Amino acid sequence: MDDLIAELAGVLGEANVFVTPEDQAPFLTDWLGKYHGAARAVIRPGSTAEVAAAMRICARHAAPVVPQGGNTSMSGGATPDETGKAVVLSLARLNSIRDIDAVGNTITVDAGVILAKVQQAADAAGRFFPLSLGAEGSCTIGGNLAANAGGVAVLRYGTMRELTLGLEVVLADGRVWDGLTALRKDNTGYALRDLFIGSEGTLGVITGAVLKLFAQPHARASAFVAVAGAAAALSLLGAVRDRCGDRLTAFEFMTGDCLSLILRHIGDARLPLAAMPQAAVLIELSDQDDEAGLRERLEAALADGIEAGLVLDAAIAQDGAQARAFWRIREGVSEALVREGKAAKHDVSMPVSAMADFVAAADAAVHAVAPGISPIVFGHLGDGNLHYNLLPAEGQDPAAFAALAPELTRVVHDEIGRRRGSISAEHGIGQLRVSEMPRRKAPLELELMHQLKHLLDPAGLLNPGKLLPPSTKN
Ligand code: FAD
Ligand code: 2HG
Ligand code: ZN
Repeated sequence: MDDLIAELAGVLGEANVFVTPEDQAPFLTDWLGKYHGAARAVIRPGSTAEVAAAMRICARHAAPVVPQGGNTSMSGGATPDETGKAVVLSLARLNSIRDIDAVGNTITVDAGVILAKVQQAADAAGRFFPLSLGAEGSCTIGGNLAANAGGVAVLRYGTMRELTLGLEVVLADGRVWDGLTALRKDNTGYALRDLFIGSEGTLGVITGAVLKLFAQPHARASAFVAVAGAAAALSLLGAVRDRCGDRLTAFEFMTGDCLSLILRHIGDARLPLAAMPQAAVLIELSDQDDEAGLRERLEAALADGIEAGLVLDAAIAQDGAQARAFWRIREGVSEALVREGKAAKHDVSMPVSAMADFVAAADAAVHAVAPGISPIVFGHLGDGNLHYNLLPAEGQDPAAFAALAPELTRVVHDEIGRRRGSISAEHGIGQLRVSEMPRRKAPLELELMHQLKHLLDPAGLLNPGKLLPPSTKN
């Protein structure tokens, strides 16, 4: 046993320091199966104090540390590189709900708590935690924070950043920053909390958080609606907003090609429309009560849409089971993509008004690079966020497609740049997009990011190779 491993085992117990390939395997490959790394050890501390002790030991041995939650990153953010030098620090054993304050509308949790468990705990206390995404049964609050996750309810409730009040963070040298406040107003200086949110494990290890809770939405109304394309979907978004205001909770877009892919791979997914449309949107409204009133609003909005020629067909869920069946389609996309093959993935955002134009321009640009290629386009239209995935042309050799991927990504991101958009709306930079950063971020912005990194992690041990490209300054 080398010194580092022995010291870690001394603090965490041998059972929580994995060194064999079998024990380490689940931590070394990402959910998409795109990245395969190696580690000197995988450690599973059981408390904030143990995370701090482990960080002090790793710092003394100059061992890189890769924080990991549920390992559902879509950008290879939680997978170590292939050198085998890194220690993967899993937060899985920090899994307690510390406190629920139903009056203050807050919940305080360990970073390793699974998102679904937080939703359930809020529910049991008669409150609501709104972050919702396909991986909610396995992703963790720490991962949601480090990635600033979005999901399907951002339209109404905001991203993870907007759902967070306080954080507890272990720094690279093992010091613990206790920022676990539940304050909604605090003007005493720089927003340190917001530095760590979205930092993808490169600035500190998040060990706890205070999150906002909301009133439970007892009433819901959902519709699955056929539209001609992104332009019609955007006009419909306006019409639904006019009728329903803040009750609009989700407005999810899928092209017909995307729907066909889902139906091909997800056995229990059923299209609730008479025929395969060019595109569809899944609309969800929610309110505290008055389900009948909510439904009337949705019907009125869809009637406006039919009159304006925007709605070509629509199914309104008659009960919770039908609504869940609509969501089964939408939430099957990522799984269907993985089963189909290795997609070139893009997670872009832009002004909402630019989205239809972007889809047309990006489709033309990628077809110019690779005729016959198949764009699978879906996403959170109301947030200005599209998942622009590309699959090879029929019969195309996967290696030939993989060789084209950088060029395809360049042209997609060029279209985003023209619209002052972002190359990652919610999945983060990780290792997937890190090489794009120098081209897509202003030099001053990158320089400031490097200075912050140097302040908090001078030896560069936290999640190296992710998010930040190497500095061009020495
Ligand atoms: P991990 O994958 O373990 O880690 C993610 C990043 O955070 C890594 O950089 C890691 O180093 C860092 N990290 C993890 N824990 C900590 C910590 N405690 N302290 C510091 N750094 C940490 N994302 C969305 O935003 N919206 C979606 O709709 C969405 N849908 C998804 C659907 C599926 C089927 C899947 C597989 C993923 C989806 N994701 C989505 C991507 C992913 O961002 C989220 O699943 C989630 O936020 C990641 O949480 P995790 O615990 O799995 O983090
Ligand atoms: C979603 O919105 C997720 O379903 C995953 O963000 C997107 O697989 C993807 O590209
Ligand atoms: Zn998404």
